[in-house]
Amino acid sequence: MKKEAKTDLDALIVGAGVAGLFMLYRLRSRGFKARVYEAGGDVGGTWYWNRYPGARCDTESVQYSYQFSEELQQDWEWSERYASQPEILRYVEHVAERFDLRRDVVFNTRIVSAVFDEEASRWVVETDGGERISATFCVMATGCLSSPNFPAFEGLDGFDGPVFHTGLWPHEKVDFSGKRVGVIGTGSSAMQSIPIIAREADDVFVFQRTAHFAVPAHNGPINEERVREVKANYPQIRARAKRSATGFDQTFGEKEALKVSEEEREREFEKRWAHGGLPFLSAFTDLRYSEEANRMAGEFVRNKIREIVKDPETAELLCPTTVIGCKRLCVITEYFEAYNRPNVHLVDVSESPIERITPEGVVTGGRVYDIDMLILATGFDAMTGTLLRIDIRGRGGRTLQDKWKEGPRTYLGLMTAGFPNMFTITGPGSPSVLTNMQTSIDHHVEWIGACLVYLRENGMKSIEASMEAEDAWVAHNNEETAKTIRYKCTSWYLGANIPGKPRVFMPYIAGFDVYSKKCAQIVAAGYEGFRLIPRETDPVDTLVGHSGDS
Ligand code: N01
Repeated sequence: MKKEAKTDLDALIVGAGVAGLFMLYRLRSRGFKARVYEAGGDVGGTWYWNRYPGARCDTESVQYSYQFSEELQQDWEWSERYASQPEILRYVEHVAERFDLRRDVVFNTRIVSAVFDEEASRWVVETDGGERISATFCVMATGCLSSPNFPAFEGLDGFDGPVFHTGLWPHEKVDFSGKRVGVIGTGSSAMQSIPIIAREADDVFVFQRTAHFAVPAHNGPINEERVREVKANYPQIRARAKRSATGFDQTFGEKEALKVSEEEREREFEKRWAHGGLPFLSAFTDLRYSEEANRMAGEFVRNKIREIVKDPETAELLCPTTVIGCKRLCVITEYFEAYNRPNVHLVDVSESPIERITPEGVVTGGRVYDIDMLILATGFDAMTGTLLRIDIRGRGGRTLQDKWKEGPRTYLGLMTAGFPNMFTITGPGSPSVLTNMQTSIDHHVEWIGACLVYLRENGMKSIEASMEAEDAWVAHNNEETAKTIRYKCTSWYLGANIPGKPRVFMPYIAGFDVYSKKCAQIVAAGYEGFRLIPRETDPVDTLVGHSGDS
C-alpha cells in the first residue's frame, strides 16, 4: 500500500543546482514553506555531476554568478576569468552554507513521479525511496543538460576497461598515465577534456562524427582591475545583461557582415577572436539569418584551425562545415593545439560510424582501436530528457510524455497547459540555453516567486497556462526559429542528437530582452494567458504560503 503523503509544503522543488537553490532561497524569503529534493549527494547540479578534467564555464565568472545578494557578489572572489568546475562548485556550496539552504534539501533522493490531485489542487510527488509528499506547487529546477546521453553502442557492456561519461564523472581523480584513452564526441565537454587528458595519457583517440565550431576562451587569472570595476558597477552590469538578447553584458555588432568591406569584416572577427568566448557570434547582426554572412564567419574560424593544426589532413577534418552557432559554439583552451601532439589521434567516424565496442576497444571503418579506457563525451537528452523521465501526470491523469510526444509545448517555457501549479525553470520555450544561464535562472526564479506572492495576495489556489496562450506561444516560437538558420543542423537544441526524439527547436530564439519584456507585460495584464482559480471556502487546506515578509 502507498504511504500517506506528507502535506506540509507550499512548494516542492526538484533539483539543488544553481536554479533550485535560488528558488528555495526566494520562496523562503517570501514566507513560503519549500523543500528541495536532489538526486545527487550535495548541491551543485551541473557542477556536481560534470567533474571531468578541464570542465569550466564559458560564461565569464563575474557574470556567471547570483545577483540576489549584493553582499555575496561583493564578497566572493573569483580566481580566473572563466571559473573551473571545482571553483564554481565551491561557490555554490558557499551559497548553500551562507544562506543556510541545506537544511531544506533532501539529498540522494530522486523524484520518480508527480501527480496532480485535482480535488485537493496539490501535487503528490513520490521519491525513489517510496516517500510521498504533497505540495501546492511543484517547481522543476531540473536543468537543461542533466540527462546524460548513452548511445546504444553494441558491446559497450563488454568493454574490458573503465567507461566514463563526462556528465557523470567520478568524484575520485581518474589516472590517465600510461593509458590509451578513447574519447567519443567532439562537443564542449570533449574539447575541454581532451587537451588535459592528452598531457597525461600515452595516447588519446578522438572519435569525431561532426566537427564542431570553437573559439578560444583566452582564460587566465582574473584581472584585478576588471574585478574592481565590475564590483563597483554590478547594478549597471546586471541591468545591461538583462536588456541584452543573450543575457550577457557584452558588445553587440550593429552592422551586417554583408554590408561592410572585407577588411572591416576580418578586423571585427579578429577583434572578437582575440577577446575570446561566445560574443564572437554577435560580431554582426546577420550571422544568424544570412547563410552567406554565416559562411564568412565560419571560414574565418576554419582558417584559424588551418593555421593552428600542423597536419593539413587533420586540420581539414577538424574544420566544421555546418552553420556556425547552429550547434552550440564551444569555447576552448588549446583544443586544436592538442592535435599537434604526437599522442593525439583524430579518428573520423562521419562516413563509417562506430560499429561496436569490443573488450579491447572501438571498431570503426573495419579497424579496432585498442584502448584501455573509454570516455563518452556524448552529451545529453537536453531540455526535456530529465522532465520526461519523471512520471508527471496533470489534469485527467494525462502524462507529460503523452502531451509532449511531438515535442515540448509550453507557455513562456514556464508552464504547460493541463499541469496547474507546476513551473519549469528555464524550460523549453524560454531563452535558457541561448543565454547566460544565470540571467535566465534569475529571471525565472524571480518571476515564479512574485507569481506565488500574487496568488496568495489575491486569494488564488492555482495558476495554469491556457491552451490558447500555449498554442500561440508555440506558434510564435516556431516563427521566430524559422527566421534564423540556427536550426539547420543536427544539434541538441533540436533534439536531433537523440534517436527518435521529435525535432523541435526547443529554446526561444528571439532574445532574452524580448522575452523578459513579454513576461513582464503578461504579468502587468493580470497574468494574461494564465487561468487563475480562486480558493474555495475552506482556506486551511488550500492556503498558499504562511507569512508574507516580502
Ligand atoms: O555534448 P554535445 P557536450 N557516435 O551534445 C557525439 C554544455 N556544456 O557534453 O555532433 C559518435 O555538444 C556528437 O556527435 P555529433 C554546452 O551547452 C557547456 O559536449 O552529434 N559520436 C558530439 O560530438 C554544450 O553544448 C560547457 O555528430 C557521437 C558529442 O558526442 C552542452 O553542454 C562545457 C555519438 C556530443 O556533444 C553539451 O556538450 C560542457 C555516436 N553515436 C558542456 N553520439 C561550458 O560551459 C553522440 N556523439 C564550457
